[in-house]
Amino acid sequence: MRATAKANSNIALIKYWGKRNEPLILPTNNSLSVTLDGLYTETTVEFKEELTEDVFTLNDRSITGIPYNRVTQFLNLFRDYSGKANLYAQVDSTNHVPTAAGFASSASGFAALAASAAKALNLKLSNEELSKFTRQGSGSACRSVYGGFVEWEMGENDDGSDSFAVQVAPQEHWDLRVAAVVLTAQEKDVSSRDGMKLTVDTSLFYDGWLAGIPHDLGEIKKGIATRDFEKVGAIAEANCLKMHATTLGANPPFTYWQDSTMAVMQTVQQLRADNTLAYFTIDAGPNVKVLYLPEDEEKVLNTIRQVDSVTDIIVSKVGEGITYP
Ligand code: 2P0
Repeated sequence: MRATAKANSNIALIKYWGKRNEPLILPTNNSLSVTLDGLYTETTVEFKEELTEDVFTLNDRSITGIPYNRVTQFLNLFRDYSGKANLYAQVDSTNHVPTAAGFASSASGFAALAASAAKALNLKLSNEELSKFTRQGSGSACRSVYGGFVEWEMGENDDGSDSFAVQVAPQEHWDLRVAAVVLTAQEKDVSSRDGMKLTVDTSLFYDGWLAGIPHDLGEIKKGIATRDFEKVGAIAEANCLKMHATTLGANPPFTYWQDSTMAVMQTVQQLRADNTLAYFTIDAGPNVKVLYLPEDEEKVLNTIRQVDSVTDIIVSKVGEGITYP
């Protein structure tokens, strides 16, 4: 009853930004991501008869409080499913993120936890079933089950039975690069969970965000199929800007951007003005991810390094789905 799994992180090109059902983590729109090989989590789960509660370590430190509760509640899904109500687990996770600076690890974390727990219990889940479990730990994590380009289909059912991720194209399809640009190690003021809820509940611009999704999704899927980098980059950057615009229409209004965020955004736009194709996207925090093609790596990285507030750059290729090392 012991298993180890490795899951990569992912970056959304079409963002997940809002829930229609909070406990089940059912989204208000489809989202689409690229799996990243540079940011990942490895987790070992061992269910042991002698334990009277779950034990969770992250990077060799014992974890308590809210993160611990999220892990035990998530393991309850597997205990319920397998009919083993009183079987507790030792969970040891390692986040392989080269710096501790503000990169959310919930996507790789819950994907690795789901896969290792399912294997430890010998559940033999399909990827679709594994994605549904993973979704209930953290929404974006359901996309990390697969490598390459991945769409989370929001589904329509109230019970979440049709809300899971599917692979749009495998990692071999296209050699893109994503640079995660580290700007600050500060904790963010508004978590993604709280930020998306406040936006759904109060933002004047939320309906506009939803109205743009079918167009962005349709176009980006065409761009991925034909490896049209200008199209994919332009849609991803515009989709990110629309997501962040919704936060300014919330009550109270807020933004994840800092001065340094905008400095990198402007540098990326300047690269394009100088005929180097690069595009940015930003999640629920100040750091920026930059998409580019392999042949432009030196130019893109050298240019971004010159921005004052950049402390680190983590380069990823398109990554694989869950593996069992
Ligand atoms: C995404 N984000 O699609 C979007 C874009 C942030 C901005 O998914 O509440 O940690 O656990 O489902 O997945 C971050 O939110 O939220 C996120 P929960 P999650 O990647």
